[in-house]
Amino acid sequence: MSEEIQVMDSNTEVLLEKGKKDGADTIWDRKAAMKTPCGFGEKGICCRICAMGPCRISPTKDKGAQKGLCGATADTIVARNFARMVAAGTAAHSDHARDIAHVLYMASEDGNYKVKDAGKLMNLAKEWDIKTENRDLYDIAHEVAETALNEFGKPFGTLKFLKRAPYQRQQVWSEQKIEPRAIDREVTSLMHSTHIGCASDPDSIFELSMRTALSDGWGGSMIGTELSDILFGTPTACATQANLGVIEKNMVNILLHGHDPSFSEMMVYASEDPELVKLAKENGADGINLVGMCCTGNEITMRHGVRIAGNFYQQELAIITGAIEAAIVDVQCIFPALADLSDLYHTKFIATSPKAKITGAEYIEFVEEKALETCKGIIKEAVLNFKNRDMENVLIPDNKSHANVGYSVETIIQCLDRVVNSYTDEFNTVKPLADVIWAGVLRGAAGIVGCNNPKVRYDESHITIMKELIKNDVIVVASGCAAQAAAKAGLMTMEAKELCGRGLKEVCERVGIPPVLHMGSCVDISRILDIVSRVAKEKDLDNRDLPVVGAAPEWMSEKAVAIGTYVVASGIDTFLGITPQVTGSEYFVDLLTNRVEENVGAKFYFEENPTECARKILERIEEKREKLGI
Ligand code: BF8
Repeated sequence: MSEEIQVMDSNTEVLLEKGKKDGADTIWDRKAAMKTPCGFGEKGICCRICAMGPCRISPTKDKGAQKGLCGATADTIVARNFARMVAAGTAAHSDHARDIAHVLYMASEDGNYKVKDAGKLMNLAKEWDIKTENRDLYDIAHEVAETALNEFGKPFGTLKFLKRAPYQRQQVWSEQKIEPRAIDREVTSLMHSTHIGCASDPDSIFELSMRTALSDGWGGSMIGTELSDILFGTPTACATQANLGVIEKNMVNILLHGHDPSFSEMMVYASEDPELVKLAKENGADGINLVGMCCTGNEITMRHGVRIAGNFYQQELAIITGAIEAAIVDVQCIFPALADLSDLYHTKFIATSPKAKITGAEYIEFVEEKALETCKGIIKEAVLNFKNRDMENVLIPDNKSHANVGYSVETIIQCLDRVVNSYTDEFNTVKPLADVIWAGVLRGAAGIVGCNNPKVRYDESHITIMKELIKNDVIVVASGCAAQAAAKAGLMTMEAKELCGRGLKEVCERVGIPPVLHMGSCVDISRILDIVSRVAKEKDLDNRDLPVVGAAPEWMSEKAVAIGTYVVASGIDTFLGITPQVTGSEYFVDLLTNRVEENVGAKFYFEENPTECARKILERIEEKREKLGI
């Protein structure tokens, strides 16, 4: 166990202590065992793209190897490594979206999957010029799904959703030649360009990275969000709870972890099956308690208020409670370590996706055609496992916080409509939001997103930055594990208005919203792009002009690299609390944190100190306001 336990909430401390007694190996232990990370990897100057190497560039100028065997410099190697993270992140979000599109394609009136938000389907069909008059709802749904699927591999044209951006932004993309074409094409093309002996110019590699990343934000992620809303319902405001205290002592606890809502939605329905609830009671439990983790947790809390057990760093701790009958996973952000850890307890660790088979996990393949049946089978396994729980070795910490979640763009607009008469006579727009920003009641807005990372104290960067921003009248929207950190810290309650400056407090009171709004999972950052673009269009401006920023204070995944890159390419400054593995090239660092602004109107900031990061965010927001003359 690390001597310096880097934790913020007492639940985590209590369970780490229990894990130690139980002989559990956690990320904290593995971090300690890892000792110093590889210095070459840390700086991004190790190239293992071909088998002549690996080539390592000396971090000291004029001393040691300055080029790889092929002649690639540190600038090239760093740019290529960064680009490949963008490609992998884009692939992950977009492949998730493709699965959702397939599910929409198979949806039917009498099947497992139905259209839940017909209005949203119709709107999207119209946006995509798909005929809706006198047509069966499911014919329309299938054509929308097929059109979405074509976005992955169409041979000509650019992505349809680019048109949602302000026209000024579309112009930037066109001038910079970074308008993404088909999603798969961009990922493939970037992998090609970074192959041995292909692109070596770091500027060009970064341009290609931006084009690929944009095919995530305005392609894969946006398709994932839109089609999930059509199938499973657009989130509306609802109450939930967050933190490990949502695990119940006398219930069959099922931990759902991963990302794909076509699986988790079906698990929610299956867990409510009266026969299974009866079976749970016959086995001595009070019922079935489904709890969520990571982005799957976000998907099901946004649509059903299912309680959140925790974020990325808490996946092991949930199992250490000794009270999880089954930990069920699909894709992304799942520690392979959960397999060995589950063996220490009675927990069944079940993998369900052919894309993410996990050594040591039981494998029950989730097949969409038999979705409900498969999910009921999985839940039955969990229920029957309740009797194997060692009640003597259960420790469920008390902490849990209330949270209001479900703030899709549609829900935010509905909330704004409540105050419409005080500002304007227009309903169903973001005008009231733009107006309060222009009036200075709100100084600006920040999207705080991303993961947990053992390089910083767990959740602390998220919470420090969010608290500092709301205190200074900057409204926060959050997604991913950052949103769960906020939920656990109580920042998604109406009471959190007391932590805000006067302006934001008044907005929270009048609009009836918390100061930190949960906008969903990581693919739902497309919702943030959407609302920012709507505000920009309301004022006939580009995103770059608005006093808004993005931040990923504790990011760790390749998906986060893709996100940061598309947010910058969308004209929104992005603050990273973890410095990416690029510092081996001063040239590339300067490109990301300085020169890219000339091209796309926004740039990255690297700032690991959260208080300092918040200060820089506020400074940048005020700079933007000054430029606007507001
Ligand atoms: O996609 S925030 S740890 S759970 S990568 Fe993963 Fe990071 Fe959490 Fe969701 Ni996003």
